[in-house]
Amino acid sequence: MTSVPTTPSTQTDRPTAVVTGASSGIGAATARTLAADGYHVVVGARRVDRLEALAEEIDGTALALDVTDEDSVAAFTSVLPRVDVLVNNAGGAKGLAPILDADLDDWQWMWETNVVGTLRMTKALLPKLIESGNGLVVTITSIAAFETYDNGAGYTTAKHAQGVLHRTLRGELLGTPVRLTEIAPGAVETEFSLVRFDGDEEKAAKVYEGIDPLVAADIAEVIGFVASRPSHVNLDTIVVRPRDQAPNGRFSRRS
Ligand code: 8X3
Repeated sequence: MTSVPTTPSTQTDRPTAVVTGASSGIGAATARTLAADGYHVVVGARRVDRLEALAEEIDGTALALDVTDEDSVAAFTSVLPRVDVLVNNAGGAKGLAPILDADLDDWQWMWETNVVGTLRMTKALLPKLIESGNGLVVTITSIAAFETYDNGAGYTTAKHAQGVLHRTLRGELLGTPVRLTEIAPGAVETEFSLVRFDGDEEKAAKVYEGIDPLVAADIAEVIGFVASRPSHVNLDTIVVRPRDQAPNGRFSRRS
């Protein structure tokens, strides 16, 4: 394992998978799954201390990454000699407020992280993905990329835009050896709600109260399946929800 702040030597015989937002949740679980499937996984996130332990566990490489920072993305992507799989997982929600009370800083954070962050990483790594001869871009959007819900427009608009960015590549990259898969999860119990509610554990816990939410490994397993399909098979869009969740914010909750 090589970890920050040393310059990584990522040369390896294994195919390389890059996972953003890998310090917890879906990102960390995906890194574990892909490593178990034989990938050298380069994990990126702002919280480097958490990344180092993960990289050691999976014999991967930990590198600091802030997808909202152009220099950070350039430093991260420029040291990778080879990239076969990119998992655009970094993202998230901040706040739950009607448009009338929209917090502009929250909106800007969501657009920067989910949309422009995905753009930065994808743009920087596409040449290497094409060069690999069998590249795969997995973008973790959300059911919020297909639906709207009251008080959620900052997040649903950002996720819609991130989805459109990803889907546009399907045509633009036609004829190149790159597959594109969008995975749109519903309620997954991770730090997602804790971030959305600015660390308020009580509010975050309420989101999953009385339901059996998905866990990060449920999504990671789907990504492992996607990546292991033969190269002519492109799984375009996969929506994954808990059994207790229906479209547009409806849940079946045990009281
Ligand atoms: C989050 C989906 O259902 O928790 O991306 O709002 S949900």
